[in-house]
Amino acid sequence: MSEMSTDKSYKTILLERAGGVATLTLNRPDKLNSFTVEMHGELRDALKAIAGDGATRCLLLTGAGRGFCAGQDLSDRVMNADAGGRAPDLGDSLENRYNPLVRALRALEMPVVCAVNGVAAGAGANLALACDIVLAAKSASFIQAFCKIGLVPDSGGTWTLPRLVGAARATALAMLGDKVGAEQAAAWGMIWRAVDDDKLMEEARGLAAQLASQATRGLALVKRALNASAANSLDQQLDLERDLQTLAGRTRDYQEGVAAFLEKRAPKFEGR
Ligand code: T3D
Repeated sequence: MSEMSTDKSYKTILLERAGGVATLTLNRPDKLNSFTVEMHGELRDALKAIAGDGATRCLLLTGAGRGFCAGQDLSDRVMNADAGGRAPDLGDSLENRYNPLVRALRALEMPVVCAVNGVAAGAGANLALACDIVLAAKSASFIQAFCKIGLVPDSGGTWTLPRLVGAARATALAMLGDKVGAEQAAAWGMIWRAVDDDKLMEEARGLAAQLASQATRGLALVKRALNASAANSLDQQLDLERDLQTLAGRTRDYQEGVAAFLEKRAPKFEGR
């Protein structure tokens, strides 16, 4: 068994690293893990640490308590408006906090698994959908809550949702803010799988461990190709696949994969 290390310096998140998997838990359960400036800062630091530690090969994101994440902490918004007598600058909040978070997850050169343990609302829902593979407890739900307070889906929701569920469902969800249960989300292709509540973390950890034992550089290149595909023509994508395959073909893990196949044994990937 590999040793587990827990970074104890965070107040709003938990970060544990073991066996090539970093588990990041949003940890403000009494507020359904809604976002504050402090939580954004801690997430930013944690993602930087994970990207640079040289040992982590998969990130697992989840939430503490009965919710995954209820989006922006709205009590912050009331306080800010009162303090300055003016509406908070939400564009500034997106530019400096939510957008960098989504970009950091999409750019992280390893798979990101999300285990949605409960309600995911507003930016919390779109944070989950920005991850590479999303599992959800059957009791969990996704809510594009923005329209209920007069806002626009953010954190990539207007980009991600239509691509995952199609324009008709994305429009209705964004305009009505209806709750989508995990099984419905899986049936629509919004997420990978809905699993029994008591099996969620076991399944998510198993999946993360499997991904962490795979060819990490190759998976990072898969992610890059899929990220780019939405904006590319087929011609551009074929060129990109050529370029990324050139890089993948130079990895040690590719050599190991071919050798293992020819020697009829399981590969031992090192993530290089
Ligand atoms: O502002 C910017 O920077 C722009 C970016 C915005 C991004 C966004 O995410 S905007 C959308 C913000 N989120 C929402 O509008 C969702 C608000 N929450 C809800 O609608 C409901 O709480 C849920 C549907 C998520 C869950 O409902 P339920 O009935 O299971 O739980 P609850 O009783 O409503 O919430 C439990 C506690 O969490 C409660 O606190 P209390 O009364 O026990 O002390 C509730 O106030 C708190 N809570 C839930 N969501 C938030 C929150 N507190 C602050 N902010 C929240 N977003």
